[in-house]
Amino acid sequence: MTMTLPALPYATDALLPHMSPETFEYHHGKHHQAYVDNGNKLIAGSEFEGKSLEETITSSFGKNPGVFNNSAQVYNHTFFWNSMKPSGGGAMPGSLESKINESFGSMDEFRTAFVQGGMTQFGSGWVWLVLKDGKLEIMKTPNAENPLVHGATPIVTCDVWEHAYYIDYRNARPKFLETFVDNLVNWEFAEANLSAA
Ligand code: MN3
Repeated sequence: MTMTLPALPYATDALLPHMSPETFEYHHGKHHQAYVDNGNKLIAGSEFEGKSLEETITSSFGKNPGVFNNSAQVYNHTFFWNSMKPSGGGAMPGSLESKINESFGSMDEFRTAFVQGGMTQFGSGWVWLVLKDGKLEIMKTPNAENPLVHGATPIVTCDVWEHAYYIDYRNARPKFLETFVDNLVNWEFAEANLSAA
């Protein structure tokens, strides 16, 4: 498959004041675009050419780092854009809320665990809410790794590479993670992923 850069699901100023157009200009327009371009070059003419994005990710993991890193980063960034929306956070669909309460005890405990997961991912990576063995849990992954290669279904994610927050938050990764949960996360996207799992 040839990968393409998806359009953002909102305008680049739609997440102000929490995420700036300048962040999107670099993060979507340059970083995400580079993963698309580099991945396509590596996939062209290879055994991965006829595979879906998900198949490319799972079959290149541990075998072809170049193809894996670029294809997984294409998937991860698209998933991240969809994990946010204008006026995000707040109330969530009831079925998701009961699953979060069942898995973490309360919304507050989920929030603490998600922020802690993102803070303790040393260096570049991702923090995810995932469904694994029927239960919601927090998963942190280094670099391009994602839940698809760890037997879990992604529900929402936050990018904790420095390029995700340095323009708007400088070195304050915890503040970025708290803002993600309180003001940016798209619970309807999370609920749709949970229902489809
Ligand atoms: Mn990124």
